[in-house]
Amino acid sequence: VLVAGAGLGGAIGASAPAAAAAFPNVVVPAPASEVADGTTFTLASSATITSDDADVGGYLATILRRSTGYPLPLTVGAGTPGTVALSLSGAPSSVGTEGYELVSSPSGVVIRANQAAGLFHGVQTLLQLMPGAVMGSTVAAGPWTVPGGTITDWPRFGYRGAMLDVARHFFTVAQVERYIDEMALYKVNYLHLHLSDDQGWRIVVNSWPNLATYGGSTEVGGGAGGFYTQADYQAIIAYATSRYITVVPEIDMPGHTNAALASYASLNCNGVAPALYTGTNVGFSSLCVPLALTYTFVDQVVGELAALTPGPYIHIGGDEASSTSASDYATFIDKVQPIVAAHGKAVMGWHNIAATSLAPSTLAQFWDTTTTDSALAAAAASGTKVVMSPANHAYLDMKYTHKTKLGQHWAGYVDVNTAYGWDPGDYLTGVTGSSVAGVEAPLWTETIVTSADIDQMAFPRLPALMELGWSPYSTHDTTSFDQRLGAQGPRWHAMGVNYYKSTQITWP
Ligand code: TNX
Repeated sequence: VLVAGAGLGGAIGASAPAAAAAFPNVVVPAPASEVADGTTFTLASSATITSDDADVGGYLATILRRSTGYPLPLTVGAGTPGTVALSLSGAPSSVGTEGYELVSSPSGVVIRANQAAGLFHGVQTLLQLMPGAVMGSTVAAGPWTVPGGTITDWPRFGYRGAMLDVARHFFTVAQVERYIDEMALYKVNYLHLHLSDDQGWRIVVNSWPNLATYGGSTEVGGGAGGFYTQADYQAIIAYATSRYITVVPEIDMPGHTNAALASYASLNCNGVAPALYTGTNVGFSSLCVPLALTYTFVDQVVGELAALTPGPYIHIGGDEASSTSASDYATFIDKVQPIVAAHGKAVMGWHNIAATSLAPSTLAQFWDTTTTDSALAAAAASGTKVVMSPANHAYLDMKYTHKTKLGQHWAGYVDVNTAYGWDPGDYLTGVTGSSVAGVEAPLWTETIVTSADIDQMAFPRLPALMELGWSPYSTHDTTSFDQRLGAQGPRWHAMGVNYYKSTQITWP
């Protein structure tokens, strides 16, 4: 598969046997299979691009034109293949819906996939095989080389997610789109938006207007907060869709609901609205489980959100409901699952929901720091699929070291090799193999305020976690990974990504 430490190809040492040339060890996530042939393709100013998919062709052409300064005319649809050809025919069926085959030779590059998503992922691999300056926003000097050979690649897991908490601190549509562009480079295919919490409600619900206008009017630390109009939310979805990323909206319930309870006195068991909250405690709020209005609220909120959301999941939270009794919690989750189903969506929830009885389509997201969870293992045994986000490996808000300024450390310090050093398919007792739907890297934002902050916490750990989600575990090798991750540094530099220069990595 990948050849660790073999450098930029070619046999090493005069006495070495005539070994096959190796691909440079630069692609994250590691491809499933690669065979180098020792040749090189160099993109010339006269090169052309053809694509069976207009959007993916346009995406590639935009990036390449910006940094190479070449015209790179794009032709969409049938005809003679261009120097770089993106084709929706002839891909091996084994690469599935998201995989691709990339063939690079001195005359050009052909990427074949069964669906546009596969072409898009193949384009990410192609860009990573080119010099890092290709990602820059101004014209740079070439040569724009691509090593020759064949890569055949497809994902290990169908769910490879990044979560952004826009409730603790609000992030604008442009900030979310910037993060979407960054995550797309590492083959993320789900964006989980944590849209509500104690400190803020971030999406307009027409039937409950105070949620956004009042519940969204602050954030951690007392700032102005903010919210998405429904058009804003649809713009985020459209942007994510253009990067083959599905949005999973979360309304956290029954805990983490102070912003909603503050917006409507009628939602409170005692009829009194609490004050808005701008601190960072958890576990103090709960929707009123015995109240009939609670389920009208859930039905209308989920109904509006489901109507705006093309993706299959509505995330209902369910974490840290320490102000809800266990029996109320079970009653609540029992009532909410069919509401979500009635609006045509499957439930996703933090793994605490596994303490109740789950619908077959419900997806549980593991976030704890343990490697056993008997309720979750029992749910998995009866068919529940699990997304893995163990906080001590996958939480992007954990500090890297005791010196990290941003973030928290309740789950420990998470430097790059800790983020990478586990197997999502064989981690939790009783939740292995086909019970695992994939991996998600959550970024909670109690301490995260700017896009530079997002960059600092997500890079380089998000790519580490997405390698666990995409690459076959047979490629798992810390030395090789660290080298490939280091190769991303110049790319992030060219893009202006404020990444953390972990001392575990040699940055070129
Ligand atoms: C726990 S883990 C939370 C969030 C916090 C986070 C901070 C989980 C599902 N909930 O409410 O933001 O820790 O790391």
